[in-house]
Order: sequence, then C-alpha cells, then structure tokens
Amino acid sequence: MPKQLRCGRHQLDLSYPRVMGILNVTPDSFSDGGRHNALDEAVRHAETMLAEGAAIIDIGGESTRPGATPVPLQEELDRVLPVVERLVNELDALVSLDTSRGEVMHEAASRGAGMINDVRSLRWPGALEAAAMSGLPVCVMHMLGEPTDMQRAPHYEVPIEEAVATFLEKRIAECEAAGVRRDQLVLDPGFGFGKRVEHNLRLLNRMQPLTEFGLPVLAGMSRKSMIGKVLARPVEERLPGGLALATMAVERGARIVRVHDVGPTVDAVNMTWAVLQEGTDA
Ligand code: 9MG
Repeated sequence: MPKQLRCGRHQLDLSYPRVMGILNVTPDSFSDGGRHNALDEAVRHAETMLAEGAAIIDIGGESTRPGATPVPLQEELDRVLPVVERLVNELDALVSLDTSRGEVMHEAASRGAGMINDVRSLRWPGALEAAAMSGLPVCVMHMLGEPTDMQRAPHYEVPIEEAVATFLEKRIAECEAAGVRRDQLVLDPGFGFGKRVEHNLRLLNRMQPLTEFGLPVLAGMSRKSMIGKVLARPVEERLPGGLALATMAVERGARIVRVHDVGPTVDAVNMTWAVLQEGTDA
C-alpha cells in the first residue's frame, strides 16, 4: 500500500490511520439555515477539527443522505468554492472535495483542494476526465443505486463483500484506463449506500480483504443509521456506537476514517493503533 498520498501541495502520511473531518456546507448544516455567516461558521468548524487532529477536511455541498436529490451545479459551486479557498489560504488545510461533478472537481483543484471524494466513483459524465487531469488522489466508493433510491429494499445476488470487491476492482481498472494513477486511489466500501443494516455489519466484519488491492481503505460510518438501528439512538446520541465502528474499521485495515466527531475519534483510533503496533518493530 502507498504509505504516502500526494495531495497537491500536501503529502498525506498513511503509515498510520488518519481522521477525515466532515464539513457539510448544505444550508441545513448551519445554525441559522445558512442565511448569514455560513462561510465564517464553516471556517471555524474546520479550524476546530484541525486542532482536534483531523488530517483532512472533507467539504460537501450536496447531501448524499438517503432520499436526497442533487443540487444544481451553480449552487454546488457557490457553496463549496469559497470554503475551499478559505481553508486552503487561511488554514493551509488538506481539503477533500465530496462531489460527483467534473466541473466542481476542476474548480476546487485549481483553488488548492488536495483530494477528491466521489460517492459515485467518477461515474458521472466528465468526472473521470476531471479527476485524471487534476492528478489528485480519488476516493472511489461502492454504492448500489443513487442517494434518491438507494435505501429502497437494496438486494444483492452475491454476498455483500463480494459485490463490493467486484465493483471496486472494475472501478480501479476504469480509473487507470482513464489516466488516474493507481497509487492515487483510495477505496471505500460505502457503508450505508444501498445497504441494509445486516449488509453493513457483515461488510465491516469482512472488510479486511479489501486491503489486498494494495490501496488505502477509507471507512465512513459516523452517525449513520446502522448505529441508530442497532442501538435505537437518535442521530445526536450515536458517538459511542460510531467510535466502536471506527475502531473496528481500523483494526480491519482502514487507514482513513471519515467522521463528524474528530477529537474523540482521533483518541479512539490512536489507542487502537497503539495496540495493533504492540510487538511490531514500527
Ligand atoms: C460523502 N459521504 C457520506 N458518507 C460517506 C462515506 O461513507 N464514504 C465517503 N467516501 N464519502 C461519504
């Protein structure tokens, strides 16, 4: 596995697990519904996450929650680009862009974003080309369907871990064929994206083989409904469940965990790593 990812001006050291902090810039993610000071609020939130130990800030201007519909291109650009610029210029942050649109990838890369996180794995028109042109690392993720319909009775003909591995293998080949370097890919099993709770639990138990592609694995389970369903907790009470899942993902080989609650996750992940390293020469 590449131990370093080249992320534009930044090098991301993946010789140990890193935390990616989630920065949603959709209107409903701001305290006043995004009417005033949304940009300042986003910058302050990113600053806090960096101080808590986030290695990457993942900016998203389109909700990918179950049932969500895509926003118009201009709206997505207007939401994310000012935030990218401020985080890059004021905080020197390693910014990842959570988008499926080639235009957004291109504009964000030209403003200093260091990574692309596409839940649709560069399958929208123009995305593969834009990602290849940027030279940035890309997180490719498994998803069955689209956010609008993905949670309507998802069904697989083969065990979920096989479906995910087959999908990612195909995407790796397609990305490479389009000029995205293999050593710039990050793989994501896509917890919660077209999966029932039993699929998610099974996938987490069996995600270790994904590391055999020789590429870093990213896992995102923070506050997701799998926690709500197993523990019967509303979204604001899912941190303990999320820490357990982040810990298990790292134990099974994930090198990036994507979370809302950075500080507690950094401690949980670092503690897990200390145990995993015990007795090795590292
Ligand atoms: C944007 N987004 C929401 N959940 C995600 C997950 O699990 N992985 C990645 N890569 N992105 C996600």
